[in-house]
Amino acid sequence: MTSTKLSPETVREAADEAGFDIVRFGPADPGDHGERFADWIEQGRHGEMDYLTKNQERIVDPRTWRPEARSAISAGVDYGGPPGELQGGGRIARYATGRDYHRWLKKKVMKLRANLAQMGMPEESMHGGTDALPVLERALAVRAGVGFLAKSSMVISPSTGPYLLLSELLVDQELPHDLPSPGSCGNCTACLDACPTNAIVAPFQLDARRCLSYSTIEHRGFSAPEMREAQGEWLFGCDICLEVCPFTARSKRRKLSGADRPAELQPHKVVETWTLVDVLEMDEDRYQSDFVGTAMRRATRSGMRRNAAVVLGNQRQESALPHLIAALADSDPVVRGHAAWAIDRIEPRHPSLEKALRIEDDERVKQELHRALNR
Ligand code: B12
Ligand code: SF4
Ligand code: SF4
Repeated sequence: MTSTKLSPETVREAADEAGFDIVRFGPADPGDHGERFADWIEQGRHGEMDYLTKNQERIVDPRTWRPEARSAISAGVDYGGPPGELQGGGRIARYATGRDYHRWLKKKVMKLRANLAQMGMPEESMHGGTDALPVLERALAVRAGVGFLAKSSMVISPSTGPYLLLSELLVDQELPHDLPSPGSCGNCTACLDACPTNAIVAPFQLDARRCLSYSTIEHRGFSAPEMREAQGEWLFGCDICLEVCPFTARSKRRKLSGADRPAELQPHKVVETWTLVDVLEMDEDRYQSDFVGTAMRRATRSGMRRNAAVVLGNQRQESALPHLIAALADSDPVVRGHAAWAIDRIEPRHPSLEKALRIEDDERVKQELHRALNR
């Protein structure tokens, strides 16, 4: 097929038709954001997210894997909405309360690609995705003018606020770059002040190792004891730095609930019907059948059960004790260790802890039990 040079207006219409709330054009590389990313990695702020270090060269310089790309079409979806909460507590970050955005947002990008292909842009001249491409999505979005880089490190669009999921289509055609987005944080420091773990170590700089989104989703195994109380009610992710942001009021979907929300943003069955105890006691079969199509799978079954134990400990409800005591005999040491921590929060030096220590053979769990008994 011959290549047709499409006008920016045509591309924008195609993006609207694919279901995006905002679309802008910018360079296909992250510019000096790449150096910031490299510094961030060098300081170890990525924690154990090895996929970032493995792909560092590609992320910093997309020309290494896509030399033909001339422009990035950066496109976002406003996912604002009511907080996600299980029956009886346990909060879920808004981006994960509906269907897995990796799937539905990618579908929108593919729809945009198909629309443009139909209009004459060769399919092989476009490469797109969300979260999965080795690119700095925020950098591309800022450079395209989708939003401004905020102190929380979120990209905030003045028209939708911070609840904005990003995706991009790198294209070989040169598209005229949009102007930088208006708006800025000004003197506001609400997110830095509200972050329960001081993870925003300076304006625009986040230490992922201290962020609840990292510790509840990306981190595997035992969580750092000093993070657990700060985790509060968060079962998966954390939205505090978005919730306190004055720009949150800009989201058009913020007040839409139930059937008024687009299908992909309607709450998942797990969010609507499960309790924390269900998560704590979830077996592999239930995980495989009920967690299909949710972004929460990223945390793994062990991670979700660990998180549930921590939240139950923070809730300090005696009714959770029998379930946590049963979890002391679980086959997963991570679940046993966090159950011990939670039991101690609800009833210090509960006899079940002493009993468990007598038969425990895992060193990490023993440490948890000792810590609880000697506190
Ligand atoms: C790794 C990752 C995380 C990590 C680290 C996040 C971070 N801030 O670094 C963890 C697990 C903590 C995380 C958390 C969240 N994430 Co995340 N995450 C990513 C991912 C996969 C890579 C980001 C990355 O490379 N980070 C490294 C840092 C250095 O780069 P950056 O995040 O782009 O940060 C910019 C600023 O930090 C700035 N910067 C850095 N140093 C300095 C220094 C100075 C002086 C200045 C001025 C700027 C500056 O430059 C960077 C480049 O623009 C992206 C998807 C992608 N491929 O880009 C999603 C992504 C960034 N995450 C996203 C979301 C929604 C979240 C959460 C809201 C989820 C939640 N509710 O739990 C939280 C928000 C926490 C927060 N305040 O950032 C969205 C953000 C959308 C937006 N509008 O900004 C993205 C783009 C995914 C998507 N497809 O939409 N995430
Ligand atoms: S997501 Fe939560 S823990 Fe992470 S920076 Fe924002 S407020 Fe802090
Ligand atoms: S809370 Fe304030 S400082 Fe933080 S991102 Fe929003 S406007 Fe910026």
